Amino acid sequence: MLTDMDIYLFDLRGYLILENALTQDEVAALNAGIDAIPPMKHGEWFGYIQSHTFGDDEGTNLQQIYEAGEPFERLIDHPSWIDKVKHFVGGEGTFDYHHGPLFIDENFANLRGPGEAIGLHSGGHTGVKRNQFRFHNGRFQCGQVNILIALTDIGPGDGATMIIPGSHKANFENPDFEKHRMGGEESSVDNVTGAIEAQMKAGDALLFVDAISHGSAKRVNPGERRIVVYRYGPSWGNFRHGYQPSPELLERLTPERRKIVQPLQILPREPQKQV
Ligand SMILES: O=C(O)CCC(=O)C(=O)O
Repeated sequence: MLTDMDIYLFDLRGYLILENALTQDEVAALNAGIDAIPPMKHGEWFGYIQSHTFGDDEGTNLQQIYEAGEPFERLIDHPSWIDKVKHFVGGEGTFDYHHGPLFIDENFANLRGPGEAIGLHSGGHTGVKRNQFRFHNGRFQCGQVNILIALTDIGPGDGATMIIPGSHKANFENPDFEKHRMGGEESSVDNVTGAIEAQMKAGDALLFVDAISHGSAKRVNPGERRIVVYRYGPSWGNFRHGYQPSPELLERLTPERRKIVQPLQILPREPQKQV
């Protein structure tokens, strides 16, 4: 349920922490689904899931993780966040809602080990349209709202996601940005002035507008940090990397989930004869 406090805090800080968004059974099923995926080199495929990375030391992204079975399918419209996401992406009754409420343009699990992190990126100062924070005409109309779910406990030293609260409205670049950006000298958000760690228990979720400056701390503890990220935007969006949902996934999804995964009917459905 969306509360007035959710609205206040999301507007003010650009994020919410949803404690116990998933049950421990749901977390266990998601972890088992990831365990069933064999180790892959980046670029390799397992069914419709591809191993991917942005750089050398950001860990492995298992892209199109919503193809990994029912526990991942239920994240598409999970009751712990779907109404909040719909509210913050907004657009009901407008052209933005023409094909449905939402579209997921990227979904992946990220597995990250010691020494790995992702550098600082995004921020209101960039003015990027795709991930923008927008409140206009009395309602939210954000370009991209992310759900980042912890599948392991993420405490001190575990490489927590880091955010700069309020930076979705920033007009200036954080002076530490260049040094800590993705691929920068530090390439992690540790010691960035104004940034905080979003420490979470397995099953908690971080909801945030992608315009907020964010990244992660470097993992120093042994073992692996596991998260899943689903990015939601308006129904007319397109895939970030060009992946497409498989016919099998589309076939087995509920109509509500299919509408979020593929809002637009692809036309023509069959090759057409030239007339
Ligand atoms: O890996 C993390 O903790 C941050 C994820 C991130 O940068 C993103 O979802 O855009």
